[in-house]
Amino acid sequence: MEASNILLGVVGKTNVGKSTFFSAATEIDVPIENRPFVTIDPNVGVTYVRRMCPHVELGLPSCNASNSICRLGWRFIPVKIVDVAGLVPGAHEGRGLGNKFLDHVRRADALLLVVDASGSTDEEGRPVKPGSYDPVEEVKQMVFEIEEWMFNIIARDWDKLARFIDTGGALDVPGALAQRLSGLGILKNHVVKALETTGLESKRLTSWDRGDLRVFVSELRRVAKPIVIVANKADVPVAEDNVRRLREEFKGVPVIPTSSLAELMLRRASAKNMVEYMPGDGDFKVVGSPPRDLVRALERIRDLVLRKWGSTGVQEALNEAVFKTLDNIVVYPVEDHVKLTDKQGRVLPDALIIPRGSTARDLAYRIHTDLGETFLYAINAKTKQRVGESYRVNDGDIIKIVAAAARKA
Ligand SMILES: Nc1nc2c(ncn2[C@@H]2O[C@H](COP(=O)(O)OP(=O)(O)OP(=O)(O)O)[C@@H](O)[C@H]2O)c(=O)[nH]1
Ligand SMILES: [Mg+2]
Repeated sequence: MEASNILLGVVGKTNVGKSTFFSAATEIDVPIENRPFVTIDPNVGVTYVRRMCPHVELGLPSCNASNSICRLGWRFIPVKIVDVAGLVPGAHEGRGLGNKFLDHVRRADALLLVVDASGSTDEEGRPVKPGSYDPVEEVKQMVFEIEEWMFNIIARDWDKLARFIDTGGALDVPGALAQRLSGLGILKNHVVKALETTGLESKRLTSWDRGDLRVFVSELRRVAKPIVIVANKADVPVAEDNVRRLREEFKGVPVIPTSSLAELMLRRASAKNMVEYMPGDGDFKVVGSPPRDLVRALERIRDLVLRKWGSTGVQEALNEAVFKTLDNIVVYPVEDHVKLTDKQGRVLPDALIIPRGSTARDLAYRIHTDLGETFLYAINAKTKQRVGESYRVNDGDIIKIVAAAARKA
């Protein structure tokens, strides 16, 4: 059972640490260098969000995680992530590498906007003295470039679409717009929200001017491509003040201080069994006797990153995007609600990421169309209660679906 279809897009200015973040998150080696435009082709990989495993909460000795991983009582649930080439101001006019490669994040559900919180790269991504460039400006410019990219795609045949809809070509206006914009991963509910918030719902599409379209696209970006600000290079001391400023300036948008470099080093050391460390941990333990240089570097990470910020922030940024920004929950479907096993007797094998507000029937559909179509009722394994199709699944629920299709099978 696939744990999720979520895709996170790593975007931002060139040379800010996007590939370092991606590599730390996926443990895939990709080119990283301190100069602009190192990444050209997109890197696609799998990373994990971290939750406490329900077997711990229930006092069970272990579980048999199958579509996800259980490590020392923590459940790591896979999500997809894509790292693309960097932007510079004016990218929408073709500067730098342009912005066409953002097409690789068309399907992204949320964007991890990596910025250089240490201010040690200029507008063009060239290395400069830490603190000499303002990450607040960087966020504004990058959001502008992303919205320009969306605007150009949407504006391309807008007039034709507007005429078609206004002359009665489609009864369901948001539905027709969403269909036209589906290549950008835009859903009907995104369009409905954007029309509502902008007050454009009552205005005929053919009477929108360019300004209206811009406001609409901005709002659509906010709902369909929400951003988490990844304030990277937080290991550099001047980043602290910038993180505070970013939070002040972008209220309502999460700002997560990260040191992707620290996470990458910790993961590499952990893969070589030189430290005990799990993504998201607030500390690590050196094991064996690694080279002195490494131990020194790790101690610096402890001082400059973990003690200061609580963690490297990479896991926090991923969790923030999937659970808070995209408002998802985790549910554990089982076949046997007493033993908490699947058909093969595996304990709590699957973790599914689903939108908050999903019903028991939505969950059934998510597992299998047949289960959704022939849904009878569900059992909440924690309370042992039978629940109906409209039961809203809670975060962490363990659910058995009872369906006619499954009975026959
Ligand atoms: N101090 C510090 N340096 C970092 C951090 N993350 C990345 N870097 C450095 O920043 C430089 C650029 O890193 P990349 O990951 O290649 O950046 P990018 O955003 O993918 O760059 P392009 O693909 O060229 O646009 C490298 O020298 C990294 O070592 C961090 O958390 N702290
Ligand atoms: Mg890169």
